[in-house]
Amino acid sequence: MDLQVYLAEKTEIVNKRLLRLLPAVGDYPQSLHKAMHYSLFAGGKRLRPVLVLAAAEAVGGDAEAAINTACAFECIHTYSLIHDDLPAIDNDDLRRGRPTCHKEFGEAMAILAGDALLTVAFGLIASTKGAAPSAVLGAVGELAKAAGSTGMIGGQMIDIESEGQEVSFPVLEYIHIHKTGELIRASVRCGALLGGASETELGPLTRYSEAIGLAFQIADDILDVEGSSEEMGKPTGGDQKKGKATYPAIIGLDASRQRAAELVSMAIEALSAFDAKAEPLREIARYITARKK
Ligand code: GRG
Repeated sequence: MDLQVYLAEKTEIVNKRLLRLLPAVGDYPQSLHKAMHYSLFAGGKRLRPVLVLAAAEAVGGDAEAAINTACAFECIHTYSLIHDDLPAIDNDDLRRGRPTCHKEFGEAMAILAGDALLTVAFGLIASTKGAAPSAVLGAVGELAKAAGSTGMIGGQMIDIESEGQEVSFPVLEYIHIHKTGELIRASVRCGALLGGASETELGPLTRYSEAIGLAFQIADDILDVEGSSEEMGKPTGGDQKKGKATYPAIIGLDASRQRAAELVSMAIEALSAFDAKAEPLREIARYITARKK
């Protein structure tokens, strides 16, 4: 299979559905909807929604059952980026190759656009058609936990508290697994649940998602050291300047590359009992360490 073609197809499906489900730019209050659309359609890779769709596909599920939840993950992800870029957190001026939301629209608007994207996400899941109600409820619970204080926000908080500190390896792993890994794990699990996965399928898919979630953040750390600012759409080297806890800073670049490669192998191995329908998930795992942005 050609992953780039697969990603482009799924991205188009997700973008079309986001446009259909979210308030339009011209809907009142226009300024708020403009800011939400600005960040949501800024050219993100759509990794999390694609994972939702690919996991549903891997268990033979119907794409329609998973698509609204796929969109919900992109809304939560975009909200986290908008808030992360704020002056009170990372104070970044560029994201996805253009001015960050607060640079373009002001801080109050960026806070509210993020809040609105977080809130709408749960409404999108509730509007799912074609999945068992128990699976929809399961997806709501998974996303709430993954995005909350014992998930992404918890990881972000420890990340902030660790800035400029000497960080132990277990704390570094806690930050990466929670800040980034939890949302990726939940993307796969929600797609699988909505696709009608059995318990036997959910276990290996969870192991897959945990391995790629951690590999993704390690790859992101490596890209911040050696990636191109142009391809990344933001200045690189920011982690070191901010004294962030990263894999390269704590175990070095070579060991970081090795760990990311091991995790990708573990992820692919976890899917050994799955047939060709899981090929997109296998290709996504390979892409995570090969990507340039
Ligand atoms: C809620 C303030 C707040 C933060 C939550 C996710 C997060 C924690 C902060 C965002 C900043 C960051 C570097 C997070 C790590 C996860 C990560 C690598 C995000 C970038 O994801 P990509 O590469 O981005 O998928 P695109 O732009 O392609 O969607």
